[in-house]
Amino acid sequence: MYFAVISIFPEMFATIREFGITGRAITNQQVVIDAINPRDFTTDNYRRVDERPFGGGPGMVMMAEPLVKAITEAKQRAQAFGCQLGKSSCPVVYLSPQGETLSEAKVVDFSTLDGMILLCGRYEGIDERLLQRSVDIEISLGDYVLSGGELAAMVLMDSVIRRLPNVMGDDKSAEQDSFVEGLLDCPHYTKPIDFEGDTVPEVLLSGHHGNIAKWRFYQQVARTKDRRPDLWEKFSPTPEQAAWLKKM
Ligand code: 21W
Repeated sequence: MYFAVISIFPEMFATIREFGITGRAITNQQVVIDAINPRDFTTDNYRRVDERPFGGGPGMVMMAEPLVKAITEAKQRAQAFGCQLGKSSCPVVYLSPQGETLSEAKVVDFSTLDGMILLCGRYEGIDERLLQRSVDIEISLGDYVLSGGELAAMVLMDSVIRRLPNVMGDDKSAEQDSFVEGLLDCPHYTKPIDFEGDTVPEVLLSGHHGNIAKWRFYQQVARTKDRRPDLWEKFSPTPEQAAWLKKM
């Protein structure tokens, strides 16, 4: 999958490029992350990408022209990589507090794309005319304030990359995660059995796989009811889970 990130801080993307599952996906050539700096598309001596807002007020606004040129460059690179252009194969996504909240359902949809062009804003935002003509999707992480779109772009790429085929070592673990199945995860334990007097639940040492599965499911249900009643309300159990729930 191809990602272009348009950002005035291209060096920030070293973290996702170099470490962990996302780093390995790049080494294995399953993913490309291309950073494009809008400053490279300015024509003045100062490489300015921001200007004062018409109408006044605090803060600066990113100008349309360098960003249009950066998006054109991103589309050319996406095509050279083999992406079909257009919003159904390689959409331009603007990370912004005004966007729709990212969800695992959206992540799964995004993971089927050829590529994504991620536009990262800084300052107060971007000239509305650029957004109107060039942006296909606007995505937010949630209702808290970041200093710019770069960390949000990295969160989005991380969540999408780990759902690509063959990227996760154990294929099952991506699907078993919280939200995907509609419940929070159960608690986990590893060596030693006795940690400073605090012991591992007996059932996990029993070797009885049926009882272990039931215990884990019960833990998931109890935690979801307690911590995330919103998820519990929406949960639809499999027939086997429905049978267990009746006995609880
Ligand atoms: C934050 C720019 C706030 C401008 C209301 C009226 C990308 C982000 C961002 C940023 C303001 C995301 C104001 C969750 C985020 C991002 C930078 C506006 C003044 N507020 N998801 N006027 N949160 N944020 N501040 O901040 O670029 S995705």
